[in-house]
Amino acid sequence: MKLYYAAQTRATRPRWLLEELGVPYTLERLDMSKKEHKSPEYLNIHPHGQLPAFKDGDLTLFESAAICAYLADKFAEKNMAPAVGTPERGLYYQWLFYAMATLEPPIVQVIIHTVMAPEAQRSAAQAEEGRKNFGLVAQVLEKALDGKHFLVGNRFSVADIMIGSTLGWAQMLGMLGGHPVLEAYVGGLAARPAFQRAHAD
Ligand SMILES: N[C@@H](CCC(=O)N[C@@H](CS)C(=O)NCC(=O)O)C(=O)O
Repeated sequence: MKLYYAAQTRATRPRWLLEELGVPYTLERLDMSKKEHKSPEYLNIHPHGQLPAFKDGDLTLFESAAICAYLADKFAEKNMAPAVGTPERGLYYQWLFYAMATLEPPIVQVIIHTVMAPEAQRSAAQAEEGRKNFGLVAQVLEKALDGKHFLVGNRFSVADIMIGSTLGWAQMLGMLGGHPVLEAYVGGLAARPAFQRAHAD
């Protein structure tokens, strides 16, 4: 298995999972500053020239959540996802989709309008709107995590990788102040040895 990777991107999600699984894989590092992710070779692997992408034999996959969900099912004995057809599996799907469709967008909006876009293109109003919308999402997650270490069945799963890694961005932006439950959750995930290995370099 090969993971196309650059540090501080969404590729850390499948890397974190591969470390949790403890299975052999290789990292193919791409230098985004040299636009290696836009090379014709890589565009054959990921049609948008984004990270991560993943290969397992003849299978090529992109989208971080899909790669993680595939790996959890491939190595089902490692218990990184609840069993298919159980209520926990339903909640697991809910949080995977929530991470991508509902949690990411307001945080990305803040990132774009505070650090990523050229200064002339940043909008304080857009950043403020992102912070406000994140506040609503944060309330939902705080309720789901109150008194718990993990989102589903109080057992670590890919749902925690997807939600936890995304909340990590919010933490870096100083958006978790006033959300002690989320701070404790992110702190607990970051203390996991697999998380630390995946973020070491
Ligand atoms: N929804 C995709 C998003 C992938 C994505 O936007 N990756 C960023 C890095 S975190 C990237 O490659 N950006 C470079 C670009 O879009 O050209 C996923 O979760 O895999």
